[in-house]
Amino acid sequence: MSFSRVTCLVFTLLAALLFPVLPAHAESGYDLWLRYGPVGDAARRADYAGALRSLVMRPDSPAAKATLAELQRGLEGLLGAGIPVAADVTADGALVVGTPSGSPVVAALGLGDRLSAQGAEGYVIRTARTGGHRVTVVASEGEAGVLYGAFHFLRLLQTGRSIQDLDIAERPAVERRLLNHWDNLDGTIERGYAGGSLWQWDELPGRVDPRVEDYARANASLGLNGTVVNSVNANPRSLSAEYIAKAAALANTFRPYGIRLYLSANFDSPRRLGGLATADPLDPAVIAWWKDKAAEIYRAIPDFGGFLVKADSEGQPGPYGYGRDHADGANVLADAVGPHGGIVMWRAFIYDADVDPDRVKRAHKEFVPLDGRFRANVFVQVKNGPLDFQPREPFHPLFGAMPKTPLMAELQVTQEYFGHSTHLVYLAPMWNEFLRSDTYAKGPGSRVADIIDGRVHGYRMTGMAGVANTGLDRNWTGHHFAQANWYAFGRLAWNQELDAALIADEWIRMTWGHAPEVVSTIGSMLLDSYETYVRYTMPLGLHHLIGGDHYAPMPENPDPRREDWSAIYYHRADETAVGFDRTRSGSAAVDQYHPPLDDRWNDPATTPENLLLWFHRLPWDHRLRSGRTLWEGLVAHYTQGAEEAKGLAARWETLRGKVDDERFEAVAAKLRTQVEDAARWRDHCLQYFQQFSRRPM
Ligand code: BDP
Repeated sequence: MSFSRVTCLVFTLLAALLFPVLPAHAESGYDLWLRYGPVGDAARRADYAGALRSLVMRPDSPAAKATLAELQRGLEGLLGAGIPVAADVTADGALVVGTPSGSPVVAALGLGDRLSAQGAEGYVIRTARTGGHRVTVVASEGEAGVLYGAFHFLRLLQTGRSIQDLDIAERPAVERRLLNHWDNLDGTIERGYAGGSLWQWDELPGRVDPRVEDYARANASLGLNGTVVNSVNANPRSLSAEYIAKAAALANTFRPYGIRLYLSANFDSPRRLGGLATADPLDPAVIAWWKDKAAEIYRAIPDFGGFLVKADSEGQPGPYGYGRDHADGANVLADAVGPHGGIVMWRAFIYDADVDPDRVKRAHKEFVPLDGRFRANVFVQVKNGPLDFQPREPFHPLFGAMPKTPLMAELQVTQEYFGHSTHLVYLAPMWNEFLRSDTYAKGPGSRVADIIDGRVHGYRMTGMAGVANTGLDRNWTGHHFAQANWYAFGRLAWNQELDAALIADEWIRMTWGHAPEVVSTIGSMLLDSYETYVRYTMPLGLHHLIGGDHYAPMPENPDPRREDWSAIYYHRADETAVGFDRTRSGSAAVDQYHPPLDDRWNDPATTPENLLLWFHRLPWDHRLRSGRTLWEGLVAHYTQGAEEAKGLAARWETLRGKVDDERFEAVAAKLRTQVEDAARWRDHCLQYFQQFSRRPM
């Protein structure tokens, strides 16, 4: 062997030793959790292949075609080879997919009662026998259920579960599972941090960007079934014939994936779009205008979901402008869409300063008296907390206070107050906390989740909405880890009991792979990130320490436009104390909560420390449970939070070379900024508060 050949061989061997697991290719993140990477474990893969020799399915509708295409795409990626589609079961190892009405093979399995128990969106996944052959069946009474079941089945493979002896039955906890897009007609997104609008309005309706279909697939994989495509600060033109045609093109793409399209409506549309003299909801011409508009929309979009409305809030028009109330306003729209099967989601995000000096009390004061006045097809849509998506808020007191009005919960997936798409913050732990909060509306055991899913008050409709974090960035969400929040929102809308850790585990395996180090490192980063963020930004119940961009620390902010947009209104720091007194000696916001929460939160000794300064204004040397003074506690939280941010970056560094370089570097760069920002939050807030506390760090 020549010298050069030997060197060559040595180098090849060395390379193989040094880089045994070099990632095959760079990844942009475009594929989300639907990457369908090959199953690595050989035994598992053989197992899967044995159970999946044929796919018995009739793709005779757009929804069934979409389901089949997804199964083929997924199984081919996971198993490395496509599986043949057959009309019937002729041997062991068939995957049988469909509805009893569309598939004689499914019908013959006699799953009738089990399927009706799950409803048209629920499904059954079972190992069964038919004609002497062993099969796996994915079945539902409805086509959407079949699609969701197919995604669930794929998820089993994606997360490395066994598919022997399956017996799974699921149905969604709430009926309406929506993303709310705050997309403007000019292509920008309000509070969007991942590029422009996915809809590419200018190209519609002539061309629908192929991404729209991938967006629909991603949502369907989570069981999301509705999308509000335009911002709550709605441009009246959204309801023009021109934009209805554009929306219809989107709706056509969504439909096979079980997703209904909804629109945000500007309350003054009859005037500003229709040319009427008024938008008074009791005016006959206005009533007729909404009816005609609804009919026009339903001609273009037969399964149109309905309207989302932000009225009399932050400058948006509403019924108050015409001497009417929110029920009058919601009902005129509800009557227009009702005959077509549509609904109205009327937002409770209102905070008129005349109602109460404490902003967080205003919505409750205005909406509770209206309970019972809304039409049957109206939801009141309520943010998780009474202020505005702050890092930590108590649950909104409207949950448990409107027994006759279905409440739709509104969560914010986009990270408006969470470091935008720059900071890594996994929001599922916060959503768990919210959903598991006991409202005590009917004694103990009336958790927010039980209110939303209708169990407590017997609501006639149920729903959950999330403000989307998607945009035109190649990876959809700006930060690769922000995909986890989209994923987690969808999973929780389907099943509110799911734990943040379990959701994280699924997402990691599907998005980053199964290597134990990768799964455990990313898992711990995700699960720690929420408390870390709270610590370095707004610990101990502090809130709204920001300015106009809602990103950088700005506790000194005195917003000249509105007192309740400033920061000093909320923290009220001076030499003697800090915090907002919402006890009975202050704003008495505690009394908007059911007993025993009202008394519990009225007393600093029984208030959870993570909400302390939300409910109380306390002297700097107030003793915390740790024995520290409040000032020392603040210093400790900010310091620990900033250290933990460094820890996130350090943990990520251990994964260098263990995940693909492209995503690794992108995340690493964002983490570097997060570490700097966390230190800035710590320094800025502590220096600011120190001028009042006059105590050492
Ligand atoms: C606030 C946002 C603002 C939204 C508003 C809303 O800052 O952009 O328009 O919520 O929910 O959080 O209507």
